[in-house]
Amino acid sequence: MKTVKEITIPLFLSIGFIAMFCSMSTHNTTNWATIPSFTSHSTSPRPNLLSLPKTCRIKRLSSDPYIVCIYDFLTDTEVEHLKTIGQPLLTRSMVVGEETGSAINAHRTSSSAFLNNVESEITKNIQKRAAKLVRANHQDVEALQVVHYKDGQKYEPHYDFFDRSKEGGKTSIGQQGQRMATLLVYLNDIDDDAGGQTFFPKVLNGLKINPKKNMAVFWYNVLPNGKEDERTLHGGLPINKGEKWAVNIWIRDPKIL
Ligand SMILES: O=C(O)CCC(=O)C(=O)O
Repeated sequence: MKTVKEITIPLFLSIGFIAMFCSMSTHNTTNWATIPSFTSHSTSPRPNLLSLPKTCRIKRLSSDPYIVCIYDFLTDTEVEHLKTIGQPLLTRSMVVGEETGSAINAHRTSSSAFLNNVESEITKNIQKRAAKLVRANHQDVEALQVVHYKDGQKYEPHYDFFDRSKEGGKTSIGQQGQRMATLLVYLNDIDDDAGGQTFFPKVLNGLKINPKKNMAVFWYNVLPNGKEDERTLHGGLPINKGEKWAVNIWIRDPKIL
């Protein structure tokens, strides 16, 4: 007769092998983490990377704050669609105003367009993908915002979370909750010497990311306790050659009011 010990050990090992096999076959990743929530050594939450399409590859750029690149977050078809519907709607970009909703500001010189009036199956699928990544409802994903830069245009370092000490920020938080996470997805490749990198001055002595078509940069704007994470200061460096296209996907947390 088999003892309990003899049966338990092989069962335990086989579960381990199955788990190992599943994690290897799900994504082809570099330096990735699939920890579902928080770790004791990190103050950043963790997204659900397993929710992403199997074709995505992930590269971790910073552990704390947690910042990752997600290669092939969008497909070529999705990128072409976003540019096609976004281009005719582009106008000078705005920032959240001190007093009112939004305002033109010399810190942000690009053109942009929110796609709320031209939503499609494609834009909705992208929003659902983003929501799953942070375990949010798809209603908590803002309308996608297409952004276009040319001729030295830039966005100086700023935060994506709303500043509740300003009237415009307080109003936005009250409407839908704080902006808890950002996916910035590039819609074209940019030459290495063309500028246009996304820049996080407070991360790793200055983290610069070269835009690559279909690739997303993901980070949380707030800490697990809901407090704004000021390490997420970031901007878009001036583009000196050609143009830069991107889409902002901002996800709200209606519990952070
Ligand atoms: O263009 C970039 O690299 C940064 C864009 C950005 O931070 C924004 O639009 O909020």
